[in-house]
Amino acid sequence: MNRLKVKVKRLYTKTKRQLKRIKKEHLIREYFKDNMFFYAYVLINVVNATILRFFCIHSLENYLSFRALVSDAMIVILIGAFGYLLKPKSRPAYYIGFSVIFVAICMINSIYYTFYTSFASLSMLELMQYVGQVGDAVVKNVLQPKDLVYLIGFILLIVICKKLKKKNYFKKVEVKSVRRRKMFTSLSIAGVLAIIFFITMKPLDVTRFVKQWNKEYIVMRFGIYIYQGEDIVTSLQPKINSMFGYDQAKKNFDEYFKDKPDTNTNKNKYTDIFKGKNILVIHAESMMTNAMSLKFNGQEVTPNLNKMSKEGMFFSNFYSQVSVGTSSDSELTNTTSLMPTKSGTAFVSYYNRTYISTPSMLKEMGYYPFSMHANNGSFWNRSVMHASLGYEKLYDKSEYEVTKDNTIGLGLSDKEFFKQSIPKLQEINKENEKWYGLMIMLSNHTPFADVEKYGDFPVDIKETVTNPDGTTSEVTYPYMEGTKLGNYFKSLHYADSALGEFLTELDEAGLLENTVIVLYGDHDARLPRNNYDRLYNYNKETNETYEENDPRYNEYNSYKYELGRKVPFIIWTKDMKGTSLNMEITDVMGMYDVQPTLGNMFGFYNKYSLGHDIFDIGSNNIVVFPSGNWVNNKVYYNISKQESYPISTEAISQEEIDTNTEYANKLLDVSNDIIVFNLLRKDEEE
Ligand code: GP9
Ligand code: MN
Repeated sequence: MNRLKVKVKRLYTKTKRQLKRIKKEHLIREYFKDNMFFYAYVLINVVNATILRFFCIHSLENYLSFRALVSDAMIVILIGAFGYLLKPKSRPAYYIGFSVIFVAICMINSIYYTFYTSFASLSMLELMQYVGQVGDAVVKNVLQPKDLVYLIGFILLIVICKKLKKKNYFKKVEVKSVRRRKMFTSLSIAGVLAIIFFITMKPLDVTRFVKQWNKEYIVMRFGIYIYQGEDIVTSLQPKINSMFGYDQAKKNFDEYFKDKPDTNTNKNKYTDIFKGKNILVIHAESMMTNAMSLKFNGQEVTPNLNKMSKEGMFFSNFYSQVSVGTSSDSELTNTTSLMPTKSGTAFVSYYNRTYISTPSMLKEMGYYPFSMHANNGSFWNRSVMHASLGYEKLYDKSEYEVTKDNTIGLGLSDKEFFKQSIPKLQEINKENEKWYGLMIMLSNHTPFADVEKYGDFPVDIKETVTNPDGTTSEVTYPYMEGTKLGNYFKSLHYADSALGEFLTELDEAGLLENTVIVLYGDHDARLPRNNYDRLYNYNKETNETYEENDPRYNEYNSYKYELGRKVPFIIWTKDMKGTSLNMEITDVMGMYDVQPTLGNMFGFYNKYSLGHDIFDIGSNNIVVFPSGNWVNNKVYYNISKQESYPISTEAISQEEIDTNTEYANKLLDVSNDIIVFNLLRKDEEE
């Protein structure tokens, strides 16, 4: 104990002595003086990145984003540290050279943001050639002072450099040890920033970064310099992917579709039933089928969705087939009957491929296809990809009035979104004979944290108990209150009520007369499996979940979880109730079956769809997931575990399992090849 005391004391006096020395000899001042040019370079480039965020994202909290500041400083200092490997006289060129790159990044992004309300991407460069008017506009825009502001710092750096040169500052030849010490100091600062950078990082940040979920989010979280570096890598990836293997891909593709007819030869009861009618597709964010059967204190979580499902065609075993592209993958699969790509996302990396999409086919039939989503158009690269998919116009955030008060979660609340969309829909309806519209909801988005804005929907258990004296009192068990899943139900209840209001508003505006509503849940709530434990295993007495060995324990295993990810798919018209179309379809169905199913009803056909008309394939259908797993009416098959989980009493043979697994693999390969090698365009050209 005493020895430790002595040691601590010694360390204390040593540190004190060092600090005194640093103070006495003005070492810090000396250090900064000695590295003046390095810090001028750091300051200027970090300030520039901050100014860029301010001009682009505007709000003060964004512009002072601590995490972006740390990231930008970390990159600039890290790159700068390597400048110490050079002799002092070569350093100005090094720092000025990198500043040219940093300033260029800021200026290009500043200009780009004005046009596209998004940060620049290398992959978009080739898009410029298609946009004739942009050239003109860029010239006009270059004159905007805000884009030139970044040059101020750069000019300052040159001036500082000149002044220092005059004073012979760069001529002092350092000994190797001094050079090393300087480099070590800046690397240590970058290291400290890196530690802050990593400890403030959440797993979600990483996945959003990799898939370029939302560029604004990435810049706010990772800073502009890291964003641009990652953009270059993701932009080059599709090019590299499509460089090899074309011949084989084309061969497989031809083989795959060789027996498929060029026109729709399948005729059934539903062929052309909706021909000529308007279509309004509702992309219902994170809506899950399982929640439709849940009630809390006698109240349904989704009364409006339930009503629609009871009045229309309800596909109760419908699965979304998303990969990392979540919402965007759902849109892709829904409108093209293709699967998400194996790497990257189609919306971000393969927006310039040819797609045979529902909106583009309907356009050829005289429809006006459009999409509406009150988020930034750059989110998931929609502003670009929706054009590729054939939508004439994307009504994005800029078309809506978004205030702090009408915002929930990621942006404009669903109720407001629908309300503000009605006049736009009326206008479209007036000007076009037929139309196809996609409306993307937003409020019911993870992390479902805006609880106070969802309205009152208790997810607890209230019970009236009779006391021994005969009186009654109310007991409340917290159940799902305060849990993530509980908050999801509250959020879902809000989204559902927005949906209900919207249908009423559409009706009042006369927009339901000739319109078919097609609603799909884009994917599940993306909550971990253990979140469902409490839902299915709640023990009121203890306010805990049942132990695994309790006979009442209901294991929510990984298969139940996978099967529980079902999303609703509903085709509904105002007058369907009670007709022969008012029914529940229980055969398994995937998002890729939507295009062929609707195609048969509305009169369009895509030979290269990977799904099927559900009324044609019926109980033989297979839903393939991007992982290679698949589900049919009999089993859910997990490819990595090579295990099947029965979902009906009907047995399945090993042979059938093997055939289906091979089918799934081929389908995923051909889908990926179609997108990566742009096979639909090449095929059309031949
Ligand atoms: C963003 C919204 C959400 O505009 O569609 O996308 P997600 O995170 O669900 O993929
Ligand atoms: Mn989504």
